[in-house]
Amino acid sequence: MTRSIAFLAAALLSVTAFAGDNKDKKDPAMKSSAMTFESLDKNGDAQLSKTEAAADRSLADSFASADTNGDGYLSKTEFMARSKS
Ligand SMILES: [Ca+2]
Ligand SMILES: [Ca+2]
Repeated sequence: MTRSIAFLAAALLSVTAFAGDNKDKKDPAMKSSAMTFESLDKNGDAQLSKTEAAADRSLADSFASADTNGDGYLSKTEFMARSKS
């Protein structure tokens, strides 16, 4: 008797875990188009190198034009100015 209740609880738990997992899998589509400056800045120096920008394909494509002062890095200001236009 107790064993079947435990089994039912375990089954319910795995259903909940699966539902949560499913929800997570819907997000990436949104995530890929909205990478934040912070998530792209892997080394945390507040500048995006071309290598770091490469994680966002559209940013990599517009890197040269987004780097308005031409120092080879995108500051947060340069990054923000780009996402507005
Ligand atoms: Ca960086
Ligand atoms: Ca720059």
